[in-house]
This record gives sequence, C-alpha cells and structure tokens, in this order.
Amino acid sequence: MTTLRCRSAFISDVHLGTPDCKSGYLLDFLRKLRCEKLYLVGDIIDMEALARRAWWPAEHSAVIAEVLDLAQRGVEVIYIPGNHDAPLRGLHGQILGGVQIELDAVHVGIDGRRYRVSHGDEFDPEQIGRGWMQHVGEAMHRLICWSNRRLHAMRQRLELPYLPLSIIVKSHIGKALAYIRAYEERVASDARERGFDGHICGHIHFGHVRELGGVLYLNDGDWVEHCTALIEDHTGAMELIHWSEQPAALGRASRELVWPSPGAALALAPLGVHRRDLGELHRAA
Ligand SMILES: [Mn+2]
Repeated sequence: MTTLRCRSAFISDVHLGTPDCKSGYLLDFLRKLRCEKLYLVGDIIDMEALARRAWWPAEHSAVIAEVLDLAQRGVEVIYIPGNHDAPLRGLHGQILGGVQIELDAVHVGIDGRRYRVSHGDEFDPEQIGRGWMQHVGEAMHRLICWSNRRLHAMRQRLELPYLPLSIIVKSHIGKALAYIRAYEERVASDARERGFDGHICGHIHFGHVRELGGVLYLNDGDWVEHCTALIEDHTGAMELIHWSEQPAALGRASRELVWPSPGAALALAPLGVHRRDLGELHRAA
C-alpha cells in the first residue's frame, strides 16, 4: 500500500449523506494520507440534503471514522463548515472528537507563505453552490441534446436545414466559465486586500491552482465529481491532486513557479468541451 506523505492536506465539498459523494475514493485517500494537518474546508456533511432525505450508507460513517482516527493519531484536524453544513458553524471554537471547528483559518506554509482558508460561499453572491454546475452544465447539456434531437426531427419533417443547438450550449458554458472567473477574482482580491499570499477554498466544485495579480487562488475542488485534494508538500509547494484508481497531479504552486491546473478541463470534460476552448479560457483569464 502506497502512502501519500505531505505536510498539510485540504479537502472540501465531500457531501456525505448524498449518493453523489465518492466515499470509496475518499476513504482510500484518507487511509493513505500521512500528514501533520488536515483541513476540512466545508460541505463535508451535507446537512441540507439530509434534512430533505435521510440517506446514510455505512461507507459514509467509515469516512468520518477515518477522519476521527487521523485526529487520534495526532493529525491536527481543522473543520471549517460550509453552506451545506452551516449548522456546525455554531460550534466554532470547540473541539469535537479531536476535530477543531472554526469559521475560517490562517494557514502558514512551511515556506512562510500565509493563506486564508475558508469554504468560499461568502464569495458566491448567487449562492448557487453545489448545484450550479449541474444546472448550467450537465442538465442543460442533456436538455439541449434532447431538444436538439427533437428539433432536428421536426425540422427534417418540415424540410428545414439542420440547426445546431451547440451554439446555445456554448453560450451557457461561456456563462459558467465567466462565473468561475468572476468568483476566482473576488476570492483573490479579498486575499490581496487582507495581505495574504493566497486563499484556499472550495465551494464551486472546480479545483484550481492559479496566480491572480500576485496572490494564489487555491481551490481544492470536490469529492462529488472530480475527487481532488490540495496538498502542501514538505517544501511548502501547493499541489492539486486527483485521487482515484489513477492518481494525477493537476497543478502546482511553489515559491518559484506556478504551474496552473487545467481545472476547466476537469470540470468540462463531461460536457465534451475540447481543450481548444479551454485554451481560450486561459488566455482570457
Ligand atoms: Mn458550498
């Protein structure tokens, strides 16, 4: 069994209590993790979903047991609740089973860089949170595909030429990308104003390592679609990694070099967006 050795690890948007949570991969990640500090950056237990429908498989309990076990073994575990586990915010300042609950935190890297850590819903004026990508992305894509088929069949009967609806799809993806860019800008400018070297957050389910106007925007992604974590190695470099059968490094920020993650590629791959389009995003960003 290989282990993942690092100084700190950041995960968020696990959404325990929903069928979307990739608890198997997360459990494997936690069992192989050897770190000093583990930050749970919000939306870990989806209390909002649980209030609607009580659904809880044994594997989700195993995830919690594993986190508590890490705390027992001396890992400093800090839980910063998000909008889906907001009731836990009332417990800030308390320690539960060795897990420290906080509203936000300041993480000082081993290289001296200072980061503010928060879930990030405070930067989301529309409070779309978890649902937004589904709304704008997959559901829209499915609807468009279905409409496209129906429309095409109808137009064929009327002997009208083929009308590609992909233009409409693209405009919606464009909206999604513009939303992400604006969000990232808001987070980065807040870190800049507060005098931090960067901000570590989650919330939008879009893992990303990038530099924006001299500060680092570090989003640890999610365990619903992308199975990503942000890792600080023993030199202080921050790396976004994907964890499944085939773990992969997605982006890295050391003191010397920022290698931005192709976050857009991850999020938009299910929509069939080509890297060509993503190139446009990165140029525009
Ligand atoms: Mn959230």
